[in-house]
Amino acid sequence: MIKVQLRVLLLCLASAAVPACGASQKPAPIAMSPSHGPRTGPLRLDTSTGHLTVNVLAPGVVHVRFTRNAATSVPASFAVDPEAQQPSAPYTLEERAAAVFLRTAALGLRITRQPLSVALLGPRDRVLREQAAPLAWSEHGVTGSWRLAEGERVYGLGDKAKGFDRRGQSFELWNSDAYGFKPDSDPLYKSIPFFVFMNAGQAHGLFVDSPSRAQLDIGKTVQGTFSYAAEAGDALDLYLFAGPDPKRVLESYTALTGRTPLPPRWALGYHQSRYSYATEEDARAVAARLRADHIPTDALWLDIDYQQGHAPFTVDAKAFPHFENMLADWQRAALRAVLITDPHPKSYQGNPLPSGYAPYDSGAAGDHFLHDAQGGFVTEKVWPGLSVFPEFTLTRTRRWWGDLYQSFVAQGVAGFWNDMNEPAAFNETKTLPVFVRHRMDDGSTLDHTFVHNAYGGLNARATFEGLRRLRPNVRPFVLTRAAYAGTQRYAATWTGDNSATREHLALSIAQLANLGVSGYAFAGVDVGGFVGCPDPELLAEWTEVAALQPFFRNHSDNEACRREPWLHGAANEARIRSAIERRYRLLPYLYSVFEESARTGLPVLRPLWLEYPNDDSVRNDASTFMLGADLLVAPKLVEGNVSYEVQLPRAGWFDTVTEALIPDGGKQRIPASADSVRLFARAGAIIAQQPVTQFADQPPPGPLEVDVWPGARCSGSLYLDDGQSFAYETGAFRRVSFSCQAGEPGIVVSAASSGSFPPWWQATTLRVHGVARPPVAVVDGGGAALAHEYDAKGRLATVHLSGPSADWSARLTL
Ligand code: MIG
Repeated sequence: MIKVQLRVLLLCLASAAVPACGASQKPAPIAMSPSHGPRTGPLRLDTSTGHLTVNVLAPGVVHVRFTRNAATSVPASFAVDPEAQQPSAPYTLEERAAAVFLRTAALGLRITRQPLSVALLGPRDRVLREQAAPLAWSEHGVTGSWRLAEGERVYGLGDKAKGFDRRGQSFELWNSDAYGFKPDSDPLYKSIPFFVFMNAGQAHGLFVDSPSRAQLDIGKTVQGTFSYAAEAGDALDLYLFAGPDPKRVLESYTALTGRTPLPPRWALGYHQSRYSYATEEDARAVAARLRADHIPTDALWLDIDYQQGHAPFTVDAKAFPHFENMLADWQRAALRAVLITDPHPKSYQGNPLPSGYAPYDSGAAGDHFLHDAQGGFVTEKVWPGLSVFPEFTLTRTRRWWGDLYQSFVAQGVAGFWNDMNEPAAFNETKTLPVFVRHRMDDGSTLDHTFVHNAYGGLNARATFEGLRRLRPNVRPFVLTRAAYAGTQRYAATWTGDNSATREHLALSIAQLANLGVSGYAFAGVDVGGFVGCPDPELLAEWTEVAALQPFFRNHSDNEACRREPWLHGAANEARIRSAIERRYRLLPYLYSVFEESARTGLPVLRPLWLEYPNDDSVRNDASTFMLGADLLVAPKLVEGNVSYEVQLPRAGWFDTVTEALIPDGGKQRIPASADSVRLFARAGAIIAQQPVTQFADQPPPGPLEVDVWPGARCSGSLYLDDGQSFAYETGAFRRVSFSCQAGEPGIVVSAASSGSFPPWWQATTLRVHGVARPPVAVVDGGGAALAHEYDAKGRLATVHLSGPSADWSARLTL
């Protein structure tokens, strides 16, 4: 009977002119094509209370689009990866009296027609997310609300500083220059409307694909209700991602919006910055001291004062009389230069430059700047004085912008920094006037209220794509401040103008973990805090924590005290140096985690719940984090040389300092120590390290070091390639898989490698932890004895494997 009714409706759809159809349509008129049962392709419903299109992209991913009218045309997404396939997966439909049920192997939708509303269903039609009220269209925007289950936690939403779990908070999505933001400040620099919901260990995801200015209330005003109100847009695009594993949700979200591409390896090193190293003398002195003091470093950053009158793409020849020469000297010292290039060329209007200024001249000639209502260029005051703003929505303008990098690239500048791209301006609203309309490739225009949050990401895209064209076989490095969903494809990011306080150091974990689960793997905070002065202890401890976070840059405000590593005496410098050295030792592991992230979308820095979703004891803990799947980082965070407590997930861990095996996690008290972070290795982890180098691409002076912490799922992997080019895409990489088996009569560790890239090491030092007694014998795969030592106190067996081979096995008979 249900089938009959549906067929009638379909018939009516096909021939709207049939007079009987109107009368027979009870309940709501519904248009569905093509038919009942298993099918693929879009499902369309036009009812008197709304218009809906559903696309099933994968068994666990559905795109639900509500539009204002049946005929609304929707602009292309600013988030979805243009390179990504738009796949479609099969689903089945079941028509019931009050609702249509769509089901895939991984999820379901219950679509109620009168009024139109959609619920996400899990296995056995369990409701995972349900609208609290039907969508409401206002004159320019739309409001939607969904129910939150009791105990449900909400993560994601980019770098927002309110709450680790977002529940109980409200937010504005409006990318803003937030100098000196505080833990409760909002809005901030980024708008990434992606959420991971966690409930009793089960995850699912929601992505609201709209850059529009919007208000979010996540169970703050109305307990148990999540509401979203966009101020612009004639469509509401929702993507729903099935779990139940939160990693699966993230893989699906990043398959849609893209992943952080494998960075050049140098970008994983230590970066030294300051607003500003304003003279060549200062910049050169910092570079020289970093090398002289053996502070491993990969990059030096030049902030706005290297420019002539702060005009992007110029160099102040008075302050930097031998700029190119300085770059060349740095290159010889293996120090990369990263230059700021703000997205606001200086305007001639009112501020003539003496000898022509290509970014303005070519931009004006090519009509690349935002128009005002009269057809002139929008101008606002920013650093260079009156400035113009590129129309980054236009493909041809992004191309023009990318080409501006030509001369810096020719001079060997390695990376670029896109700051102020919210966009920021020096006026009351701190941004562009809302009357601005952005031109689109197809000749249409969009309101600034709609486009604003996408602007920074488009700026980063233009920069990244320009660098790809200008240096086709070099991986670009771009840092952006503003972002929308998808910006992770083009640029690393940082959290902007934080402060030199302990509160901000602690906040960095929640911010970076949420960025990570928002698809943003390559992210960091200003080490030491941008605003204010960290005391020596805070700077050292901040460096210790940040050395284990994805993007690692020391940076400070022009009004804040300087914070180069040597400023607080030799002992403090030694401490900072060893924190940085720890990162460089870990580079083989870190680089491998970045490679995993580029492949899977999983973050580099992970909240504990992502690795241990079923563990209630760490369900909402932002005092610790995981670096990849194998290292748990437990920082002290509180002031003073004191002991502190950490909660380890219910699993086996090794304390990497005491070498103690903690078989079932739980609370641990870490005694006062000269080191403010304690690392725990997952029992079962195998991690590759290297001897300290002074820069990331320096061949390490000694053997590969492989640490084995025996336990369940005992494995690890190492990825390597040339660190700079795209040759890895055509096979020039090496992947080493490590595994271990512990049992009677001992432990066997083996390594098997694939790929053509030659290893840098001539020998391997294998360190097997948790070995209770001296091995009776240690032999290789062919039965030949291997040199080894045993340290009873550390319960550590060290085995020496000679030769560069990445394939070996070692058997320790105990
Ligand atoms: O209005 O370029 O967040 O990192 O040093 C300030 C100067 C502009 C803000 C960035 C900060 C940078 C500063 N910029």
